[in-house]
Parts: sequence; C-alpha cells; structure tokens
Amino acid sequence: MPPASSSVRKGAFITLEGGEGAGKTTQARHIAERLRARGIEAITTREPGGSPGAEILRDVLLSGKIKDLGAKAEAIIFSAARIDHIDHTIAPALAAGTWVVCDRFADSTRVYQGTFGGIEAEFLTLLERVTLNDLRPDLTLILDLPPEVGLARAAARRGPDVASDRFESEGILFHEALRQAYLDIAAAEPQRCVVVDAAQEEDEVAQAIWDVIASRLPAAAGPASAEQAGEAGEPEA
Ligand code: T5A
Repeated sequence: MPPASSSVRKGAFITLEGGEGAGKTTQARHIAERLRARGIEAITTREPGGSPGAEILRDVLLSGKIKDLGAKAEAIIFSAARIDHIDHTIAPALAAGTWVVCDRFADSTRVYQGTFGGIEAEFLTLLERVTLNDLRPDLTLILDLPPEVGLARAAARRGPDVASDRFESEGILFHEALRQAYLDIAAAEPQRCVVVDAAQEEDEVAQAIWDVIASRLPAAAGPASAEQAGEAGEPEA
C-alpha cells in the first residue's frame, strides 16, 4: 500500500509562510471561513504540529531543549513531525476532498534551518524529498512585513509574563535574513508562491489573499457560487 502522503488528492492544499507574527494563523482562519461560506469543506492546521504525534514534537522543538543538537538534528525532527502531520491529517483530508489550509510547512524548514543553521542546500533538498514524497502545496502565500512589526505583534499577543519561544528570541538580523530567504523562494517558484503585503490592516490582507486564491485556484468559487450563478442565470418562467 502506498504511503498516505502519495494518495489521491481531491482537495487543494494552501500553505501560509512568513516571519513571526506575520498573521499566518489569523489569515488561515479567514481563508477557511471564506471557503466554507462557498460550500467547500476546509480545515486549518499548523506546523510544527497538526497531528497528535507532531504536537508532542512541537513542544520539544519550541522549548529550545534540543537546540544544542544543532540545526541538522532540528531539521530532521521538524521533518519527522511533518511526516506524521502529512500521514495523519493532510493527506487523508485532501483524499477526502477537503481543502487544507496550513500555517507553515516545508518552506519554514528551508528558511529557518537553512538560513540560520547554515545547512547545505543538498541536505535540505534530500530531506524535503523524503519527507514530502510527492506532496507539494498548490499555493503558498508568503506574508511579508518588516520583522520588527511582526515581532511586536507576537510580543503584544503573548503579553509581558510569557517568555518568547526558541526562534522569536533570536536577534533582528536573523529575522531580516528569514524575510529575504522567503522572498528568494517566492522569486524562484512564482508558479507556487505569491507574496502578500502583511503590514496592512487584517481585513485588507484577507481581501488581498482572497483575490490571489480566486485567481490561482478558480475552484475556490465553490459549488455554492456555481449554484447561485446557475440560479441567477435561469430565465424567469
Ligand atoms: N519553525 C517551524 C522552524 O524553525 N522550522 C519549521 O520547519 C517549522 C514548521 C513556530 C516556530 O517554529 C519555527 C518557526 C517559528 O518560530 P509558532 O508559535 O507556530 O512557532 O509561531 P509562528 O508560526 O511564527 O506564528 P505566530 O503565532 O508568531 O504568528 P502568526 O501566526 O504569523 O500571526 P498571528 O495570526 O498569530 O498574529 C499575531 C498577532 O498579530 C495580530 C493577531 O491578532 C495576533 O495578536 N494580527 C494583526 N495585527 C495587526 N494587523 C494585522 N494585519 C494583523 N494580523 C494579525
């Protein structure tokens, strides 16, 4: 039996990427709500995490407890979490015709572990290939904004009594390098990636994202819209 990650795909797979506090979680929710309003089944999920096994690894990864193992080990553990997430959440949903909206995915490993950990590109390419099998997002939205704006949003949401996580606490140069690495991925893969200005108001970002989805994935109009169009087009008796 082939692994779940290579099973038949009927739903579409959208990923959101970007720096800390860029609004990925917020916008994933908006996308799913808009899809459901059009009669399309949609789930939101996240990385690291998104399945029971991967959520256990999330705690380990974000606590910083394994930081000393080095970037390669971290990349492998993020990828182990991703395999569990694909096999138990993403692939079954796509096979059932459900759209999957995922807050971070493989580009996060390329960018965070690749940029910060200085891991050679061949290692990451190989790791990505065995992790994803044949699964690639249909559309990746890269939410772009100055890192200081995103970090301030993340800090405001966290509040003064909660410590920043493993990656948030890195310096501003790290976050600027991340931003550039995402823009480089978008430039290299324009057929999959679209950069969205995430410094705008929440509703404006949501509309910009929806415009991209509607033009890149026309099925997002959904059966509800098709029915409405049909009704509107019916001649009156
Ligand atoms: N990581 C992850 C790796 O190193 N390698 C990997 O392979 C993977 C998968 C995950 C960490 O793990 C690293 C990257 C990360 O450092 P996380 O806790 O999931 O950690 O953190 P993030 O993914 O960065 O998510 P955040 O929660 O920090 O940011 P989001 O999801 O981008 O932002 P969101 O939507 O939660 O919004 C943050 C705040 O801003 C407000 C929201 O209301 C919220 O309060 N907001 C806005 N405010 C003003 N204007 C807007 N347009 C706004 N949009 C949202």
